Amino acid sequence: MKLFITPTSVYARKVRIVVREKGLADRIEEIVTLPVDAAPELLAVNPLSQIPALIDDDGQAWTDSSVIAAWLDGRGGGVPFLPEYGSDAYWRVRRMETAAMGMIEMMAKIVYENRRPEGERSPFWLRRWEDNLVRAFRMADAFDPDPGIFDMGTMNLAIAGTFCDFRLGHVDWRAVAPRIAAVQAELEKRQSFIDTYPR
Ligand SMILES: N[C@@H](CCC(=O)N[C@@H](CS)C(=O)NCC(=O)O)C(=O)O
Repeated sequence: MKLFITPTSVYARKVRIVVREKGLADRIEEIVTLPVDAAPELLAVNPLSQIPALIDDDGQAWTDSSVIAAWLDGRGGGVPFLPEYGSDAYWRVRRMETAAMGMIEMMAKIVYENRRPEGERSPFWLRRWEDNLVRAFRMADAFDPDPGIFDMGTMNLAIAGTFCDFRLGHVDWRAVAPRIAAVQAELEKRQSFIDTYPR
């Protein structure tokens, strides 16, 4: 299988952690591709020119980090990232994952906006997205995530926190989300997290 990534992408990191935790690393080749380059190999898998994107052993294309991560969870051994489909535990984990992905989306918007030339940036949207982000961290903390539990919920909250440190160091998310901070501190010790730390 082939997985298109960049080493700094939090979306790709999510999938790369699952790959490692499921013991699939030797079956998946990581291909570093900058989405803005719109390389034909990436476009053939994802016409949106976004990573992560995966080609499976049958040549099927998979896009969207949450779908790829859930699909890979059903393969390989190791930790089950998702509880039994439809159970209360399953939906709790998916809600945590969705909260984290919403935070990641806000951060991505801020990062892209900040890449515009200074005079073209919108202070209104930057303020709004940062306010949304801080509110979302506070609300996600109310899930009371447990640093002793490793699943799709806690994993995504942890990588959202690390991505905020990496790209928006001025946002003091730990002040509003101390439980997520404890989860992040714990999970960043795992080898799969160390191997995929954004740099
Ligand atoms: N919903 C997608 C979003 C993927 C995404 O936005 N990836 C970024 C990686 S940093 C990207 O490729 N951005 C380039 C672009 O959107 O043009 C997912 O979860 O995989």
